[in-house]
Amino acid sequence: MAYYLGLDSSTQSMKAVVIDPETGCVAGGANVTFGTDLPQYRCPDGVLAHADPLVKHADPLMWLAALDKVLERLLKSGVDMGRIAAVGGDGQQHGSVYLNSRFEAVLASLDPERALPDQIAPALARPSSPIWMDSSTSCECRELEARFGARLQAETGSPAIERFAGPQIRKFAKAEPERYAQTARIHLVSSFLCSVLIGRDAPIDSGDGAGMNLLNLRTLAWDEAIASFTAPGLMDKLPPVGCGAAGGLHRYFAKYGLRPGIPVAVWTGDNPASLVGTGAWGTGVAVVSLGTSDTFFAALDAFRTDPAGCGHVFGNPAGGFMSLACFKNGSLARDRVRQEAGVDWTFFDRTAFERTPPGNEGRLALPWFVPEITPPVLTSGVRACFDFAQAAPEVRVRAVVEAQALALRAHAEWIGRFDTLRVTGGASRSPGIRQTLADVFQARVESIAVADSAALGSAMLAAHADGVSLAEMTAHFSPVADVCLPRAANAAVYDRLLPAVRELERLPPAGA
Ligand code: XUL
Repeated sequence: MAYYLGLDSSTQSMKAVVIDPETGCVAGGANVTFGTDLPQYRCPDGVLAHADPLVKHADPLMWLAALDKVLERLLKSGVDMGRIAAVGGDGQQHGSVYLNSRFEAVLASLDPERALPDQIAPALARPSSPIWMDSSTSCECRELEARFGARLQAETGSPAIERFAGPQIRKFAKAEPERYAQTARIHLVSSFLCSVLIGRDAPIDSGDGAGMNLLNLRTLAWDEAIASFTAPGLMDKLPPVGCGAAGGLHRYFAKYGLRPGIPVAVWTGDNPASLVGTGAWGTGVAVVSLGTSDTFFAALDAFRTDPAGCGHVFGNPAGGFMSLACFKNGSLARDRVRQEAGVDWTFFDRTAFERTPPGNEGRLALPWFVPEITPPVLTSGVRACFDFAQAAPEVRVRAVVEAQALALRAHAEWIGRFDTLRVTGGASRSPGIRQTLADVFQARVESIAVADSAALGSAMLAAHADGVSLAEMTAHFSPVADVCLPRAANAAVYDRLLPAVRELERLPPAGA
């Protein structure tokens, strides 16, 4: 029977997952890590080096090389590629790719004898792509705010945000008008890769499109006034908005054993895909995804926006909307705290919590090694209410894990109260982090037995586009593997610390 393939193009890697809905089993998978597998693109953590710490770009050709490689690895792993009946996918959100007028012709004539990067390079109007880690567009954000005020958030789901594609496009059009004029099409990472798979321009979905400050979520169409102000002629450079099947797979991919013409679902963002993969696409369960960035997201019962302006509203690929708050200093920051404290992961995940009491005697620290997104703070540096650098390793670890969990709770309040949190991402394996989340939120914390929830969600969306029910797949593929219960005795400790973390967010960096 039919298999379905999900591809996830995230910040640091490209993953592939193949599912078999009939047996409820994952039939195979493959992974390409940009830093180690594709060092020639000089993006060790998925990002090109740049003198300005606010600028974060990646090489879009690297994503194409990764697509070739991940499919080649999947084929070599022995998965029966001929059984794959549809392909879905997702990309890191907000990243934008700039193509010239040759793009469509190049796509239509892809030659299986040649690799994707060589063939598509002549169609790039801009050699690099700004990604979600970029925070260099404050000036453009202020200009958008001055022009549209509260309407921006009320209609697009977010106020003007540095990493969102709209402000990024505005900056590019202002700084490089000639290259902008040569740009015929602007894609997101998701719609760019989907276009390559179908051999023509693919639509942008409302899950990822909402991360641009350009999509009117009330009409689910590009907002003409905002687009025209963002950059001249932008409406003509945006692909259509769409969902469901984008088109049939291009024959180029037959070299990987895939059947040409099988449906390719419109790609979405990694967080909307993860909402599906974690089985949280219906209301009631919130997801905490602990990856390069930490994100908190949940399906929304109705369209509403964050009064504090930090959180976002995106389309939910299963229908309706989802909320999301993104914390940039996630796993990379935890790893740096661990390294600077000179401890291993067992210490970070367990020992530190055995040696310190819940609440850490009021010692909290936010590890903002890079500019933070939630709340938006451009000056990096650890925020601590005690001498962080001199404290014992276990105190530093608990201070960071508790402050991060409290910040999640503080910024998720507008979304609702949740009795159940579902944790995913690498750091969700940490017992210390899971118990802290359970205690801080006084919620049941469930881990699901899936490592790559975005890739899985994309595979489920591929199957859904082919008529398989999402509810049925959720029962099969997103089972709860482990539960961590809240300890009621700690509720008051964290209720007391919630105002303290809000205070901490307003402090200057330590040593400043
Ligand atoms: C969400 C965000 C990040 C990226 C990471 O708004 O910026 O979670 O999607 O891939």
